[in-house]
Amino acid sequence: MQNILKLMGYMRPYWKQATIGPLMKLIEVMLELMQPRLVQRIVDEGIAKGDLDLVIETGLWMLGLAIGGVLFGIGNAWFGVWVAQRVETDVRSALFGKIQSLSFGNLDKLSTGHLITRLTNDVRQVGEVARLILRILSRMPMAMVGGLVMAIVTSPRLGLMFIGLAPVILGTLILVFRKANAMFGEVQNRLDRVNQVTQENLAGVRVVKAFLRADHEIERFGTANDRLMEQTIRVTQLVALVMPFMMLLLNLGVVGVIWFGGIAVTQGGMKLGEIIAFINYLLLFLQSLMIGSMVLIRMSRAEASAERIVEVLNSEPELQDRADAKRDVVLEGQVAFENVTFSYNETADDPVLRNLNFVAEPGQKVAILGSTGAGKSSLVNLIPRFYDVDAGRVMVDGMDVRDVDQGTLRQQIGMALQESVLFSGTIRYNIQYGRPDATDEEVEAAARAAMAHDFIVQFPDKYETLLGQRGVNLSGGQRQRIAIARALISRPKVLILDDSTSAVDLETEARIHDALEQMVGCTSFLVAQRISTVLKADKILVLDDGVLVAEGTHQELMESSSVYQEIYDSQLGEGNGYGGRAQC
Ligand code: TTP
Ligand code: MG
Repeated sequence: MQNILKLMGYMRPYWKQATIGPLMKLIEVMLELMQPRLVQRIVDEGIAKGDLDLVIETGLWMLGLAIGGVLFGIGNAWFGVWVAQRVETDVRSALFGKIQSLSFGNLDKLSTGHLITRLTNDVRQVGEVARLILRILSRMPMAMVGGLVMAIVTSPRLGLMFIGLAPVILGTLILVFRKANAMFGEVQNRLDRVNQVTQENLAGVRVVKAFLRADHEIERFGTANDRLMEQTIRVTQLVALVMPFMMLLLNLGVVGVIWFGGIAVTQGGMKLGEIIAFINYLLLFLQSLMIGSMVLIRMSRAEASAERIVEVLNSEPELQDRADAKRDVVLEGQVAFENVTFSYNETADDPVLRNLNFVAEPGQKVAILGSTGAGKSSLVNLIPRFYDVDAGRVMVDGMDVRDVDQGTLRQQIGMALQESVLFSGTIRYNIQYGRPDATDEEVEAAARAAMAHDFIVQFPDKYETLLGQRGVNLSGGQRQRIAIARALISRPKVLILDDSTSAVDLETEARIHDALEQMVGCTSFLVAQRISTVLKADKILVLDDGVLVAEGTHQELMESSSVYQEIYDSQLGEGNGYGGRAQC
């Protein structure tokens, strides 16, 4: 239960309301505890002695207490909901904020599907527990102790019944708890699996359709779903046993009380009202115990959720800024790799990049060429310090990127990632995402440079065109151009375009590069598969399986690098139909 209790710490800012609520419950229970005594009075002193005034007076008291109880009950519900909903919201915000602070390395390990389950289902469970604690569990101690004390005070002789019943009840509860706890953990695992299958399926629903694998998917989902059902049935059946068992004990208790009490009454040693009051206290005690134990079982179920939330909340970003990290430095745009070796998984034998050395001077246009999987994206991701190197240094303006504040560094680097991610919202919103205070003119200028302006103005709503589910869907090449505009808008000192024109036709690509030359006086890194993209670069880096095999201008490489010549021949050389045309 430690994780769920830890998350209940989120009640702290609302401690006043979180105290008043249960206090109201306490008063409600106290008022409830008085009722059986009043019933006893009516029976033993009112009815038995024919004192109608006493019956009416006591009846009015009971009514008054009942109304008071309802009011305090409503108050408790009001505060309980007020606090619990805030706890739920705060936990969700904390979790979301934490996810934003995590590094690429952390995020690689947490799948999106699992994060969504944590943010929704798991947080919900925690909110539910907060509500139950404030509204129901807070009743348990008072009702149980009060019921017990009042029962014994009412009739010490019948009170012995409790002593017989209590160990049986507690023993059963503990047994059920232990078992249910473990079983609920498994329910959560199986729910995770259902969510994972669902998420993968929805993300790839077009692939499923294209390959006619719907039946396979239904089967896969069905298996996960059935497994969840089986486990849920098992644990619910176990928990469901608790209720009838308790009812049996309760009824046995009542029968016992009536049996022994009845004998005592006929022998004249006990009054009828005493038995009625005692039975009421017994019921109050057992009911609280039953409901309380249900809440505890519910809490043990939520513990699995709490554990998953706390796991994320406790994770530390893999990349931290040093205390003395440089802020407010304005970059010139020089980028240098010194003996850089890098791998995603430090235990792997084969690093993704090996002993890389190169310098890009401010304003230079650097092209990175290499076959797929050669490490091009990995290389450019090291410049904004998305990951830390295993060995060597990545330098900007002569400073190790690890010595510069991450925010300061990334603010001055514009980047279009290999996968063009756009958000739902307007085109303008998506371009301005790179710099929220950009003016309309700046948005248009960036769009023009990215060769996006022309297609944007063809939409009826132009820059206000909605993208995403409720708006238009863009083609791959159009998305890439919006992503380039987003990278350009911050007027970065270092611009990184990771294969950002791969889905754009050759002519448009050439025009984008021309426009970029006009617009940005920054160091740019262009990752490319096509050699036509790199012809005009100041420097071309040729990567092969994580190793820098050649470096130079097109002319230099044509003379010195056989790897480069091969790529050139395969794409633009004679005999290659489309490449040949592109060359002229
Ligand atoms: P990349 O750097 O992604 O290779 P690339 O950009 O040159 O390839 P492409 O042209 O297809 O975009 O990957 C280099 C190696 O690193 C590759 O073996 C896969 C591995 N890798 C990871 O292990 N984890 C990751 O997150 C990424 C991006 C790559
Ligand atoms: Mg890549």
